[in-house]
Amino acid sequence: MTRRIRILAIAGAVLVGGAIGLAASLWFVPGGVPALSGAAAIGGPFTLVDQNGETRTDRDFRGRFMLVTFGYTHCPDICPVTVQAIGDTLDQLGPAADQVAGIFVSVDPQRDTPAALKDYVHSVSPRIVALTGSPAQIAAAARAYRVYYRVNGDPARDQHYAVDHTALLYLMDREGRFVTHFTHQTPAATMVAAIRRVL
Ligand SMILES: [Cu+2]
Repeated sequence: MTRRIRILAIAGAVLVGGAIGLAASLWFVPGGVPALSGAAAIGGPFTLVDQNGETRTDRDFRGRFMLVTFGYTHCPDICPVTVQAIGDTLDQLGPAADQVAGIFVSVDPQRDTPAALKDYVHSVSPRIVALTGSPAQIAAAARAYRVYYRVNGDPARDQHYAVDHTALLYLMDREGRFVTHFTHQTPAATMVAAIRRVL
């Protein structure tokens, strides 16, 4: 893990930790009703385009759980591991995978066209939904999920630029509400167990 990625992972964990803390503090309010407002701190509406060029919104996934991560296809280290873990998770869930959408959202719309995303995820699992969109659409989705990302380099001069980004996976429930998060180092078996507990 490079220092930069470690810092991002820590920053992401702190953000998620704060959201969980908020959710937990609300959860234990007598009656527990306000918990949803805390849980809603991560996640929200998005409108993006999938690897087949179809417009997809968060509402398309209602009724299923979502295992969501943000990254980019040129990512050298984190994203390949994360996407493989999503593919493995869906495989290990067996028939229950019908109830879970594995979603990879690009933070690099300049290079990640629908066609590029299709190549990228289909080599791992054709079941993964890969999403891209306009810079504004991606910014809105990242903001909803409290995901940080920033181009590291000069795309105008060098096509091999990196994009720093939060390296977390989010499990969202059938209503699109935050359930829990994992890191890119969480084994697929751990995610499978966590998902089975809430299915
Ligand atoms: Cu990455």
